[in-house]
Amino acid sequence: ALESTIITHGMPYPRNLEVARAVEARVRAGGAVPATVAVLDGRLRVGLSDAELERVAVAGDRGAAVKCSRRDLADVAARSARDGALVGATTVAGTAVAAHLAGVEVFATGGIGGVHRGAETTFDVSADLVELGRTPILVVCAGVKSILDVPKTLEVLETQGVAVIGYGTDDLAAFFAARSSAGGEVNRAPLRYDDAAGVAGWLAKNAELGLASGAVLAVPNPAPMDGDAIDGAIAAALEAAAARGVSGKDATPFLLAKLEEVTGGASLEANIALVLNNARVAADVAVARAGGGPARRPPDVAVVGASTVDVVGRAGGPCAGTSAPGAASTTFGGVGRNVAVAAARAGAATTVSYTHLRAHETRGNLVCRLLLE
Ligand code: PSU
Ligand code: MN
Repeated sequence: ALESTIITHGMPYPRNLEVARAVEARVRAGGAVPATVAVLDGRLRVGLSDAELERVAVAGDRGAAVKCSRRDLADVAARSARDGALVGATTVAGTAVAAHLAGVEVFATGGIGGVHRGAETTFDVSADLVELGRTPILVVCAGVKSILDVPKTLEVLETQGVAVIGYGTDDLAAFFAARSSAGGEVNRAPLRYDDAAGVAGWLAKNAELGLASGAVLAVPNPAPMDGDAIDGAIAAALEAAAARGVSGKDATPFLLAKLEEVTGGASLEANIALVLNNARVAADVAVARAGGGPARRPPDVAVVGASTVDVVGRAGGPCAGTSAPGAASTTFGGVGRNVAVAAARAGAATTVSYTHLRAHETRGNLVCRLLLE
């Protein structure tokens, strides 16, 4: 999976379209299948045609793209069903929701949202962090950008149960820089794996255990920028944001645009290089995950269909005018029920069979027994 906020709110047109295409090409070159995620024409889309990718990039340029985190998905889906010009560009959180619904486990992007500096008064904590706590997906990124409060971001990820994995390093990648050391201490990634097979093993075990939470795979920038230069640019961007009172969902796009301006475009080039690198790593992980390791968790199956109950009563003998000794038995059938039982026996995790009884029938105890079976 690939996000689309980075296309509409992270880079200028037409560079954004070139990069979106190049990232998809990089995933394909790695032997995996790219699926850029967006909200188009009332639907959450996981996988876009080239024309649709262009539509997203152009909408970003025309200001017709809405940044979609989880809370925005239904709103933009509803409005874009009526307004074809409106495009929903999914953030890490929004992309994770849609990709998981489609069964995608690996997701590549540049950077994730986090705890903004000053969050102790603004409460600006990205929904990305909470989403990764409740969605089993691996986000391959270049770590946490130091426009954010890196130690606080790590704390919230820990609270949410998100695994933060350094890829071939103990240091937590800091997006532009190889590592961040705001406040003196170098920030460390709590977990470390050194290759795609190891990360695929983590994914397999996370699925096998049924943990509904995800991970951040922090991949160091292959061409890190000078730490001091970028720190100065970040300070200038933060100052500009404070002076203008930028907040809420506008904060991250504003800071990214400001950084690009202050660094004379160098931050944009670094951003593009690391996104391409992350796409390559994500493809390696997806290929390793598809090829080997323990089987995926079996699918949940919901069967909607008929269940029937046969009740057979046999009298013991002739018994005119008296109560009769005898025996009654019940058996369960119906196509829906039979398919549900077969799916369960074939290994599906959950089966549900739906029983329709007419209102005048009083078979409550039999329904209970059917559900227990
Ligand atoms: N960080 C980056 N580049 C980005 C983003 C974050 O380095 O493009 C985008 C991602 O889409 C991310 C979103 O999910 O910004 C976070 O926004 P917010 O802080 O409003 O949650
Ligand atoms: Mn925010």
